[in-house]
Amino acid sequence: MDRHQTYAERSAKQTNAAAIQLLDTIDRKKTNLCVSVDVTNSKDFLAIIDAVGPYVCLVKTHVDILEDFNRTLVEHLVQLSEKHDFLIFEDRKFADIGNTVALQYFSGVHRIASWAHITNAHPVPGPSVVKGLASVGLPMKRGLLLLAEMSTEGALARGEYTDEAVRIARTHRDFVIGFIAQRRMEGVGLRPGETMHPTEDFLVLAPGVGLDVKGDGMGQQYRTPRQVVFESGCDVIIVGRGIYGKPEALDVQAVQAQAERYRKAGWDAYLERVKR
Ligand code: S5P
Repeated sequence: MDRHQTYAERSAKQTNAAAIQLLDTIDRKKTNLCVSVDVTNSKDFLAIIDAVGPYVCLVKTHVDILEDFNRTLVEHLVQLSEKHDFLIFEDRKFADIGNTVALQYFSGVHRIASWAHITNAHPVPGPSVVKGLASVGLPMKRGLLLLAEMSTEGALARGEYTDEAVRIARTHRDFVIGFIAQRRMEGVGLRPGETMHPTEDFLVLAPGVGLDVKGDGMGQQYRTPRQVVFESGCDVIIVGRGIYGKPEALDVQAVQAQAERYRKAGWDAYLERVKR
């Protein structure tokens, strides 16, 4: 995959339904912005999502932090995804044996597989985590991201660990659509003499994106959309607090202004990257 290929050109070559839907949404809405909504009550959660909906290709959730989670909330979330034309990514970070993650993905209070187009997993258990999740997600046309790197200071996901994450993804290309990482993963983990499969094209979704601050005092590190998309070749910027600020002082118009600011910065960086 050369860095000049457009989202539309790349969509035409994908086979996973969630990857195709995501790339087509990005292309149609002209946004590579994913908003991460880490708030603890459903009123703010839905208000932020309704406000940012027109500006995003994807909404990232942590439904386990919602104090009043219930099935009606999921119905509202799905309605908003249809109203504003975005996909849903539950940032569950599965990290257990195959049998356990399959149960966590399909069952329990949250029933993630029934509503999230995309979820993610730490590759720490090895390929079995992907096998377990694929047993549930593939028949439902879902997609998985592996955490190959993290945005935090001192993260252990680097070097050989990152190489292994990419190797695991290569053996499950039907279900693993890409990575949570800080840069393109092309060529990463190839052993001497190995070449990349001609159809390989993993999406890279990058968290740790902020225009105004460099960190949050708890290990998070921020880079700008241009650094992430143009310099490091990532495909989607994930932005949380940079857009919704402090939820206790929720101002819908300010949230929308920030969403548009990040959307434009991410899209301009993409246009700069694909220019031939
Ligand atoms: O390496 C990572 C991986 C993830 S998924 N670093 C991250 O920050 N995340 C998530 O992205 C994190 O769980 C949070 O939901 C979001 C970043 O939020 P922000 O408010 O710092 O932009």
